[in-house]
Amino acid sequence: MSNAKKTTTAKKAAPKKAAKKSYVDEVIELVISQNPSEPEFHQAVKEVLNSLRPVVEANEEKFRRDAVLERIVNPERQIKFRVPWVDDNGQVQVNTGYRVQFNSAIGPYKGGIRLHPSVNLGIIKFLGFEQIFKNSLTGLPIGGGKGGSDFDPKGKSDREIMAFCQSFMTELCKYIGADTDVPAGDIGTGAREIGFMFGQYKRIRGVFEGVLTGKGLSYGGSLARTQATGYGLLYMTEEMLKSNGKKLKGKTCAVSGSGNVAIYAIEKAIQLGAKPVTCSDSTGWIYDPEGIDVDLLKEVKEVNRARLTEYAAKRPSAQYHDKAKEGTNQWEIKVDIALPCATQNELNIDDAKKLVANGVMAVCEGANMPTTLEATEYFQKKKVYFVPGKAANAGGVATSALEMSQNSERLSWSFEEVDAKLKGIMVNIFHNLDNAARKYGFDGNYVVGANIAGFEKVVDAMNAQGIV
Ligand code: NDP
Ligand code: 2IT
Repeated sequence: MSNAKKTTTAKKAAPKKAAKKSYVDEVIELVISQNPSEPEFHQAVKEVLNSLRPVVEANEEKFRRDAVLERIVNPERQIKFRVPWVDDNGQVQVNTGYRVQFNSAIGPYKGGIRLHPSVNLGIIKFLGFEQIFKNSLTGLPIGGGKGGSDFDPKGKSDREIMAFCQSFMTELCKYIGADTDVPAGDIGTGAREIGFMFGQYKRIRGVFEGVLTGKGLSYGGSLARTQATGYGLLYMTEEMLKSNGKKLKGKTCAVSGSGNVAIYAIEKAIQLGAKPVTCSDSTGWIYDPEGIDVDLLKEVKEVNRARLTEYAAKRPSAQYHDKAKEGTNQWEIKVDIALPCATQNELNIDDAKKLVANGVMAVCEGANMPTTLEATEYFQKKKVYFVPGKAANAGGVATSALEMSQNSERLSWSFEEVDAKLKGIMVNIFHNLDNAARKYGFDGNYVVGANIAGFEKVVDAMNAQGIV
């Protein structure tokens, strides 16, 4: 090649280099393309990875070389199995069971079992992914996992529930254990289901061990576990308000849901001097301007397993609203604080606009990912204090870890002892995430703070353990 030609080539305008995509964007795209039809999983990954930009971009080449993000968004293992059982008419039913063992860097997999017809792999993956960071935030040695089935417990007899739980555990018991993976409750799985599952595990594996949490008190359960998620949510809310110079006492709250988390959120809110005025289930919602009567709510939901129409029928001050007929929900009530405690994406941008127009000051998530990304950003833009579920509802799993400790030492702690530890954990989580947000210049952004604080410990453990 002649020199002249070389010069000509060199003088040609250099082709524009495409701007290199950031590592975070690359991994978000990868997750979407590799896991199509899993929108909830995409949503959870986007929220977490976008929050991690300041940490990852400060050391991008190392993170990329070690494929840290690819490893964290890929479950260590996902198990899918058939769950056949016989209904009361003698008909065989077949459901699908899942257990996603997402990340064991800091401890055995830990996370609940969801029984709801909407369950699919994507839902369990979003929950398992969130659980990694939540469990890390508790400061306790528990990794992230989640399981469930598309089984619908509604309207089933106790015998049908037992038949399903026994069949589910017959397969699941091969993959779990007190030091490997410890499931617990979630939507549709309460003390009754945990009891049936524990009995079947013990029968097949022949060991009495802390393989499940949320157990009954007569066979290794922890005092205060039933209350823990809802109580923890309120301890967190109170601490967050205090640190911003505000008080919980005297504030009105809109709560959604009327299950385990909602009931004990309402109970603790009342104990701390706030006034919860709403609750809901999948068919309707209650507005009770006098304040929710938590004893009546427990009777309707925990004892009678009935609908909220029964609450309204027994409580003169309560108004019942049918969701389908009216197209309304509890977020249109004027309140100071919103506590979504039912399910994912139950608070969207229209709800957020109504809450903000009505002067809401704080949103603290009792459920997992109940607020859409758009609604979350709107709250943040409007300077509404917003605490994400992985921090605000971590009291449940934290107390599960306390149950594991009690099982290991074969002792039971008093209610006061567990409750005091729970409160300490929630206060600690709040300050950790508040400090992490400040450290990276995102003061008051508790989403960024929670994701970074949760991520740092997991990544440190992953790095220490080599490429696994
Ligand atoms: P429960 O099954 O006890 O209660 C769920 C409540 O939410 C019920 O009132 C239910 O109404 C309502 N709900 C569920 N799904 C839907 C839906 N698709 N649309 C409308 N309403 C719905 O569950 P939990 O209280 O245990 O769980 C609630 C949330 O909190 C979930 O997001 C869960 O992942 C999260 N969570 C739970 C923890 C725990 O310790 N239990 C810990 C941390 C988070 P209906 O009865 O009509 O279905
Ligand atoms: O979402 C959750 O943190 C739970 N459902 C509780 C998990 C647990 O292991 O107690």
